Amino acid sequence: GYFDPDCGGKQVIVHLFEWKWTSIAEECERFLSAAGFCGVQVSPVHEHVIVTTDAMRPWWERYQPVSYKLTSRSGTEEEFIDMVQRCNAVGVRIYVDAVLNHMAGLGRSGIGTAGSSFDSDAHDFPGVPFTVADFTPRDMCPSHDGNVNNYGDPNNVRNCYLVGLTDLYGATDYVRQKQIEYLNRLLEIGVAGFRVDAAKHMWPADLEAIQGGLSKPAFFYHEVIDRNDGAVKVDEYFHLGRVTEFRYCSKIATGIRDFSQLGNLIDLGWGMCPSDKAFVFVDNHDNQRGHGGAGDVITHKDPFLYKLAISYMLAYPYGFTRVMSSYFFESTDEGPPHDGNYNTLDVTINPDGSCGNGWVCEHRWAPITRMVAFRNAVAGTELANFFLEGDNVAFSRGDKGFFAIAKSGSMDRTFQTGMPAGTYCNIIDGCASQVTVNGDGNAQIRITNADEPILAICQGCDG
Ligand code: AAO
Repeated sequence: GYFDPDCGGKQVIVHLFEWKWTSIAEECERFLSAAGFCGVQVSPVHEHVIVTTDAMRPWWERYQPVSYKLTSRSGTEEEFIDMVQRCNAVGVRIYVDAVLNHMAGLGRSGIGTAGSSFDSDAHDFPGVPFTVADFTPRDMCPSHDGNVNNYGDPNNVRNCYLVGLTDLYGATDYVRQKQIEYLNRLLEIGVAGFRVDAAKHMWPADLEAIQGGLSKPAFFYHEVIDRNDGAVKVDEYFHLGRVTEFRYCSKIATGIRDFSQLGNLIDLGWGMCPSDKAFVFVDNHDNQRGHGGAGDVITHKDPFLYKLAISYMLAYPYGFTRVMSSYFFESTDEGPPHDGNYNTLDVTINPDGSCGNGWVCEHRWAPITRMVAFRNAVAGTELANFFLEGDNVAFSRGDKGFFAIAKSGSMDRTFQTGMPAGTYCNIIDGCASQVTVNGDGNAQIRITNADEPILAICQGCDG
């Protein structure tokens, strides 16, 4: 059903933000499969606007649909199908970022990435086709200018235009039918599920109708930004799949910056999703660049804290996890690395395994990759032996794994690991250090590493 990512019990999705389909196919085969990734969240696959006015080919043009044809900045339909098949063949699934709430923004017109014409002000999208009757009637939106401007009112949030994006009238059978056809086509191709963009701005009943019309099971996670700052709450979507938990981004940032706050990571009393409904991440493509109400998140721009934050997220039993994989950027609008004609560059791989051509590839940073294996190995176990003192934190996961961070760079003390006797590799440093667990489960834990002061041992993890 909506909660099954259908990836053989694996636990981590990577968002290969703005990658081309050809690059993703290669990454599935050369890296993601062996590393144990469940799958890839890909950038939107539908036809989108080409923005050259208020910004030059910004990343966000992909969030302005022109039709549901499958040619986008990431590649052609043929390349998309080839990618899905090649990734599926090595056990890595594809999750599509589905933009269903709206079409392109007011004031935009011309030709989309698949060659379809469109005119937003006329509400004309012949590539679908959608016409004016398929957009939310103006009198259903209570705001003075027609845009979302009051998060305290669900009618405003869901019936008005989000930043001027033409809002589809999801209550109509026709709109639902077109969107069902679009998602079913993706499922036929072999896609395993969907991130639903701006789900907060859609009525849950409309999503029920769309999801209920699908021809195959699909994993769903809904983008609902709930920071106890408005009328729309995450729990309205719990029957429809997992829900993005944005409070987690703040909580993990606060806790990793100041370990004395780590004990408060999950605050269900504050409205945070229960673990089986939460979809969590340290940062996403919006809040890493100040969109979507960023705030205080930790990103790749702070590698030391970022490695600690992702490692902690992957060690700790809460939610279904997604790892961000970015490109370097200076301005918030800047699109992916490109040539002189704004064609996205390939993701090249350096001899040391890092990426070239402007791609950050956080998912290839050693501690992050190796903690994916840890999370897979300890799946389903309980948190135990939690220890937090000063700049040291440690805990075990059932009898399957033990995890520790010494933020100061060094630690030397005895812990109850909960694990069977034996010698285990610290997977973080590739077995350069090892841990001997005694018959009573105790072990001397030594960390000396200024850059990556993390230790993780687990049963069934390769060193
Ligand atoms: C672009 C231009 C616009 C132009 C528009 C139309 O930038 O100037 O008007 O085209 O031509 C992305 C970009 C947008 C871009 C859009 C379309 O981010 O800049 O607009 O593509 O090309 C809200 C939504 C959430 C949304 C987020 C960005 O609820 O769904 O805004 N995220 C998704 C995607 C995103 C995409 C879209 C949706 C649209 O991930 O990439 O936009 O497809 C509050 C609310 C949130 C709200 C934020 C930001 O939260 O609770 O619901 O998110 O504000 O408006 C503090 C703040 C609080 C904030 C909170 C969030 O508490 O006080 O205000 O943090 O953590």
